Amino acid sequence: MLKDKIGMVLGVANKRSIAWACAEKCIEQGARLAFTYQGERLERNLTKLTADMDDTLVIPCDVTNQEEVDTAFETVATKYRKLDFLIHSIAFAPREALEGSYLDTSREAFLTALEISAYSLPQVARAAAPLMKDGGSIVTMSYYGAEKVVENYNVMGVAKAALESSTRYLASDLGPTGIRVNAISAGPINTLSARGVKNMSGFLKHVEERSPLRRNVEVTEVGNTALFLVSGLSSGITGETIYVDCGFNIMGI
Ligand code: 0WD
Repeated sequence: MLKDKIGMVLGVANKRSIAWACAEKCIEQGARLAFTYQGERLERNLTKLTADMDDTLVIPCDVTNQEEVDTAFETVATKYRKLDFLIHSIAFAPREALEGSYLDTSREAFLTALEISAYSLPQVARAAAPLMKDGGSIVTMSYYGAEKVVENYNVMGVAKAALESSTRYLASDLGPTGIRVNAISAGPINTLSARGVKNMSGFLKHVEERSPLRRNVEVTEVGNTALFLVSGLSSGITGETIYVDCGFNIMGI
């Protein structure tokens, strides 16, 4: 399905990362991938994970460092000469902003969360677009807290709202050049980032009890949806936020 396609995957921290599940699905379908990481600690994880992969790149790309972002895309351009898809799976907010009241969010925490979790999407889309000469697909990861109040999710919910809105604006800007932009709103999954949100186990239990499918989503199900969105199977879809949450978001009382 993705033979001869080149993808870039941002946000693999370890093998539990949503980005890694997406990457595995794309590789199964024949894609070649460039992975980016933030900081040396994560470089080691990625180098191990990708050790037996062919024709891959593992490059630094901390989105708060514009020079590093520029160099990452130059490296991809030099090696592959093109890009077909990009999976953006990064987010960050200071831990103290992910508990207590949203009311108490500091200016610094707000700006950091919005910069890394939301601004990074237009930032990397701008760098990716010139490489997507035959059109392309950009996929980002959101969460229900963008739309409804989720205890402790706080500023990250506000950042995800900006991310989902950015998805629509970018889809409109890039659509004429054949580039699609979509978000996946995933149900809660126990990853490294998720542990930063207080009472994650409470979220998981709540979804298991209330979602139509009476269970939590598997990370491989998010990977499958990312595969669908980067492949030609979704060619008529852009600017959407697609829920992969066992139906949790449809429930009222
Ligand atoms: O329940 C969940 N796990 C959900 C996650 C439900 C719905 C959505 N998401 C979203 C997250 O908000 C995020 O956008 O999915 C995306 C991926 O999250 P993940 O797979 O749950 O988390 P993780 O494996 O930790 O990957 C996120 C990575 C970072 O990891 P750490 O844990 O070291 O913060 O985002 C990257 C980093 O690799 N990251 C950055 N990348 C580049 N520049 C930066 C940065 N400045 N900061 C964080």
